[in-house]
Amino acid sequence: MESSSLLIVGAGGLGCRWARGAHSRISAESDLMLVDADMDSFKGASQAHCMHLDPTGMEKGTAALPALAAHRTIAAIPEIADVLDSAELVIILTGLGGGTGTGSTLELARTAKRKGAIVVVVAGLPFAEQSFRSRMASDALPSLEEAVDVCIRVSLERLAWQSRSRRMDWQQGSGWVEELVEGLISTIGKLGKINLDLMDLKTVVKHKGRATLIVASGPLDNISAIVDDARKSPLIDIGLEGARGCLIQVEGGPDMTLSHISSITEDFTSRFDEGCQVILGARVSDRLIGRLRVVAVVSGLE
Ligand SMILES: Nc1nc2c(ncn2[C@@H]2O[C@H](COP(=O)(O)OP(=O)(O)OP(=O)(O)O)[C@@H](O)[C@H]2O)c(=O)[nH]1
Ligand SMILES: [Mg+2]
Repeated sequence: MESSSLLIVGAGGLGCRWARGAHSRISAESDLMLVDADMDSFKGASQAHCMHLDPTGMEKGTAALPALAAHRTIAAIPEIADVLDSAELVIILTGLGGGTGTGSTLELARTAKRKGAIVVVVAGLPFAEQSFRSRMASDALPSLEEAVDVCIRVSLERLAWQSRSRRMDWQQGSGWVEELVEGLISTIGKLGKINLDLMDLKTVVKHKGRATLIVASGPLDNISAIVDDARKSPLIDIGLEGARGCLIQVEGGPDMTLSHISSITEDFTSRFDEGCQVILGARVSDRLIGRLRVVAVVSGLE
């Protein structure tokens, strides 16, 4: 697999922070692109392809003007066309509700789609009390969902709340966002099998409705705790009942058996739609002795 076939993109201040964190875990398997009007987002990111949306350097942001950011993105796309050309899977991380992330994500996603990539967006949604930002985010979501293969909504409120229990900083994605991206890439970016696995992802995400990504892990001898963790982990406010598509990857150490794999899969998918299409993958990784990790893309949610 060429490293250039997987691209992680950060759009806007929050998106760039998340993207840098995610890329640092999988820098050998993926490329990084950072898009912002604020140069601070690029500091020290020597491996990244940076797209600066404010060539005058006079302004810090796009002052909550998504249309301006969209316009600047379209103008700057020729500069990054090569990077997008070679990408088979593009994961765009952004916080909606500001100018840059909201305006540039849609244009980046449309361009990547046009060039034939599978496009996954992880979109942070503003806190409820930020009413102007929340409105801007909800105005942006329908076209974004229309334009991409999967749009994973992350409630910043839930993220902040979950971060407190993990004693981590929500602005850094508190580990969740990084895990989601790492999980997605390790699930479908397996060496030499990328095309097959991207096809599987395509099959699952074509189900109508919303989609989410789940990562959970725990000790091998406590499968039900892992399944519980998985059911609680989504960062959005929708239940998983009635899901119609599921790509699930179970990863464990050399001590993992087929019975572990089937019991976790059966348990996890037991409340899904009867006709739910489940695509299962498994792999062994030495660093997971005594533990199991589940990564799932669940789609067709109401
Ligand atoms: N409460 C709170 N929310 C934040 C903070 N930083 C980011 N956010 C949220 O994340 C969203 C995106 O913020 P940024 O990524 O900074 O915005 P941007 O895309 O860079 O947009 P501009 O700077 O306006 O061009 C916002 O709408 C907020 O909901 C913060 O420090 N506090
Ligand atoms: Mg900003």
